[in-house]
Amino acid sequence: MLRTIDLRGRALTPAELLATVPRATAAREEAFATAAHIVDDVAARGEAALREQAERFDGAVGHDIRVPASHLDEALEALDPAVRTALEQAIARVREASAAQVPAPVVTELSPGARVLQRWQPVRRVGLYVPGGKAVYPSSVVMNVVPAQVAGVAEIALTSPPQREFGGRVHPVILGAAKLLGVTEVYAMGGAGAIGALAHGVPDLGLAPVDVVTGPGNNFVAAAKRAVAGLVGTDAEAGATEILIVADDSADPRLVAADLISQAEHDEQASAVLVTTSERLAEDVRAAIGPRAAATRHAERVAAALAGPQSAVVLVDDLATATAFSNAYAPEHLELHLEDPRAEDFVHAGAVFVGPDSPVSLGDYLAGSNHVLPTGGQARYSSGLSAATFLRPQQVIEYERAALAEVRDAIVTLAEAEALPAHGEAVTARFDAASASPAGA
Ligand code: HSO
Ligand code: ZN
Repeated sequence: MLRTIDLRGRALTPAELLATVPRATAAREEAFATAAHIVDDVAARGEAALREQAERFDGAVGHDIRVPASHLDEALEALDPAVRTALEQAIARVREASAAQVPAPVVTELSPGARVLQRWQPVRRVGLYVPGGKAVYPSSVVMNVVPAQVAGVAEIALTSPPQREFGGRVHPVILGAAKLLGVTEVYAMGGAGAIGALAHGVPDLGLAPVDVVTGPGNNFVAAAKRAVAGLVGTDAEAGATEILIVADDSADPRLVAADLISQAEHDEQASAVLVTTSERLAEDVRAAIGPRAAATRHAERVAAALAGPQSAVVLVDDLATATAFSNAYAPEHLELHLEDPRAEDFVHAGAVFVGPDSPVSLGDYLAGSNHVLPTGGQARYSSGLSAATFLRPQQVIEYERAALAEVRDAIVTLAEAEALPAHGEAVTARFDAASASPAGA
């Protein structure tokens, strides 16, 4: 089921390495055109458009789009106690790590009285998307909400699709998780329309536009985030999940197989890739994966993901090539099963899991790290959700007169070089006799 690509004896450039395992190609352009149309419709017609879309895509009619407080209370009460305890554990761990990661303000004193401060300002209002299609992920409520809260975001609006089997309500475990986190502004809206509603606001519903939209979702959600970028801030695209495992002879094939299957379970489009220097390991993983994949609950989905062109076992000559492959691929999740794992060499990955006892499923729920991570190679230039997603560095400049005097001539010179003499005059005005203070330079 998992094809083998033998790259041994071939010297390939990063681009050629990347081309050996293409990602599942979702029709991006088409999704964008559809999503943009849906977003525009919500911007123009608000609630009426959302209701039509809910009927068409979610089979929901006559539901409460703004979730009433009583539904949140009921959902929290109905939450399975074991699930509630596990969610509480996850929340505590993600909160602790996220809080510790908040960047500290930095003051640079370039000379006496010449100060530049960089401080981190929270975004005021955010919209968080929690998927509810093929799978329902209360853990994603935790991963979206906690970093926003830690960053100090004042207003959090959360949205998830209405579920036909729950009479058009958001999935009860998602509602329970939201309430557990103290989030009370919740909407039953899904897909591209939900992203449009958050970005543009929906006056009929009392939904004010947000400043940033985050969260994972299907192709249409990802495309809608692209369509509203510029109007609001967005996070990286978190689409079909990806796991890339770099392993050598020291790896346990059973664990490698289990971890590949764990992420293939998400989606037929999921990518599961093993890059190894060990022919023996490759064979053992292939032998272990068949029966394990057949016995798992979502066997069909797993089989489809593993058989797809996006999944493979890649044999390479050495660890340097494996590292180059991983850096070219920029996986969402990278696992290192190596005798001497050098995590610092793997610079392009949404998250890196080091050693046999750090599986991706740990990070999906309880590691304390975030599981909303860039897919599709976006880990080359972006990152997963964290408090920093909801913070903006802002510079505050404060110079005293003597410090300004030190750079006065250079400013005047540059202003004249740019034919903007009023710029220079704004500085020299500080030193005119009329405005000079007794202490002035
Ligand atoms: N692996 C997914 C997140 C997730 N797994 C949620 C289980 N629930 C994308 O990182
Ligand atoms: Zn997962």
